[in-house]
Amino acid sequence: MSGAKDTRLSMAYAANKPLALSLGCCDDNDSNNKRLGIVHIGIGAFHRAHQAWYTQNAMLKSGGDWRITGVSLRSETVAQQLNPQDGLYTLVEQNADSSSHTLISVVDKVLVAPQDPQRVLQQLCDKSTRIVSLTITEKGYCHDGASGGLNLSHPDIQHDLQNLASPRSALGFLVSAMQQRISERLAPFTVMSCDNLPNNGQLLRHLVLAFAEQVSPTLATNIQQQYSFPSSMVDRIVPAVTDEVVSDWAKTLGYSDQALVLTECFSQWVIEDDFVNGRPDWEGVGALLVSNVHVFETMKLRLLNGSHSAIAYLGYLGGLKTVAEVMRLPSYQMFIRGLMHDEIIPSLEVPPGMDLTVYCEQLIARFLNPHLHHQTYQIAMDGSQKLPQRLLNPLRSQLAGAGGINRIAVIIAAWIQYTSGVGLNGEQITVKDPLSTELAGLAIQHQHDVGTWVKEVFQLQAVFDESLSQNILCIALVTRYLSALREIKQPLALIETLDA
Ligand code: CS2
Repeated sequence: MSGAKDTRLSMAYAANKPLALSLGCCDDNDSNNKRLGIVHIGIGAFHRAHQAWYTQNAMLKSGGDWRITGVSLRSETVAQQLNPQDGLYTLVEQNADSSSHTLISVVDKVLVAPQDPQRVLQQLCDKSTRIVSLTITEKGYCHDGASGGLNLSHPDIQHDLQNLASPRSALGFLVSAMQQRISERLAPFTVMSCDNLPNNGQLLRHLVLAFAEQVSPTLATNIQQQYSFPSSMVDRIVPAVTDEVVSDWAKTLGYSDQALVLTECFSQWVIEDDFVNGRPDWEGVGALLVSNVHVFETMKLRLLNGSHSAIAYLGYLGGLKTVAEVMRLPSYQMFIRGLMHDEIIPSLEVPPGMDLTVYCEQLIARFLNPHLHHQTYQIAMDGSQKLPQRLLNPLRSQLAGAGGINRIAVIIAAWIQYTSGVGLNGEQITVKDPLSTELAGLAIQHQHDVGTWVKEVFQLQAVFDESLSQNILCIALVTRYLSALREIKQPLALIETLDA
C-alpha cells in the first residue's frame, strides 16, 4: 500500500486488507503480479459502480487475473482522485430503505490519454490485456446516430487517421493497438462496448473496421478475422456524486473518499458470450451471458432510457431538478406509465424470462429512489445522441403500426425547446450537446415560426432519418405541442390535458 497511506482511506484499507491483497491490490512487494487483464476506456462513475463491481465479485468468487487499468480520454479528475489512493474507492449502494458500502480494489490505476497516449497504447498492447471495455458515452463513437456510419469529418477521427501512433479517440486507440498487436503476433483482445447504444458491439465492430479500412484494407481484414466485439446491455443508475454526498457519507464511513461512487442496489448486465481471450466469471456473480443481447438492449434503451429522457426534458423545463421529484407527481407518473405501455411496449419483443409489466413497475420504483438525487440536467445532456435509439425508434414503429404517438411527440417538443437554450419563462439553459450550435441557431432563426422551426430540426440528418423528416403528421403534432408548451409555460399542465 503506497498512496492510500496518505489518505483517510487507509483506515478502510486496513479493515479490508485481506480482500484488497487477495485481488493483488497495493502489494508493494509484488509489483509484477498485479493480476491485470482488462483495460477500460472511459472510467467514469458508471463503470466503477457496474463492471468494476461485477469484476471484483467475479475475481473473489472464481479467481482469474482481471484487474482493471482505467483510461480517461479527456479529464484528469478520476486519475487525480484514484491514483493517490492506489485505485481504491468506496461504492455505496442505496435503496429507499437499505444501504451498504464496499471497498472496491479491482482498479489498478488510471491513465490520462491526452497526457500520455504512449502509455495507454503500451497497456493496450501488453500481453496481459485480454479484454478492452468501453463506456465513452454515445458521442465517443464519432458516428452518425441516424445512419450508424463513421463520421470521417469528426476532428478526432481526422486527427487520428493522420497520427495513429498518438491517437485521441477511442477508435484511434483501438485500431492503433490492434495494428501493433497484429504485427507483433500477439493474441487478440475482446472489445466490449458497455454504452447505451443499440447493437453496441456490432456498431463498434463496424466503426473500428471502417476506421481500419482507411488505414489499410489488410488491417481491416485481420481485425475482422481475429477480434470479437460482443454486445452488452448494462443497467445501473449512477448519478454524479456531489461534495454533499461525500461529506454525508464521511460521517458514516469514518473517512472522506473523494472517489466515492453512489448507486442503487439494483443492477443488471446481459452480455453476448463472444470472447476471444477468456473472461471473468461474470455469470457466477449475476450477469447473464446469452447468444443474443439485442432484445434486452432494446427493452432497456426504450423503457428505461426513453423514460429517463422524457423525465429529463419535461421535468427540467418544469423547474424540477431530480428524477424522483418528477416521479413523485402523480400526473408525471401517469404520463410515464402511458408512454411505456401505449407507445413503447408495442415496439418491443419480450426478452426471455422477462415480464414487461413487472419491469416497468420496477423502473418506476427505481426512479422514485429518494437517495439518488439524479439530476434532470445530467440526463438532458447530449440529447441529439440519445433520442434516436431511445424514442425515435419506437416512434417509427408506432407510425408504421398506426399506434399512438402523442407522448413521444410531447417529449420531442420539450427537447426542441430545451435545445434552444432558453426555458419556458425566458431563463437561460447551458445546453451540452455536440449539436448545440446548430440547434440554438435554428431556434434563434425560427422562434417566431414554430412550424418552420420544428420542420428544420427534423431535417438534422444525424438525428432524424428520412422516414421522420418527411412525416408531415409527426411534424405537425410536435409543432402543436411545442406551441402549446410555449403558451402554457408549464409541461405539467400540458401533459394533464393529454391524459384527461
Ligand atoms: C441515463 C443513463 O444519463 C442518462 O442518459 O438515462 O445514464 C441511465 O441512468 C443508465 O443507462 C441506467 O442504466
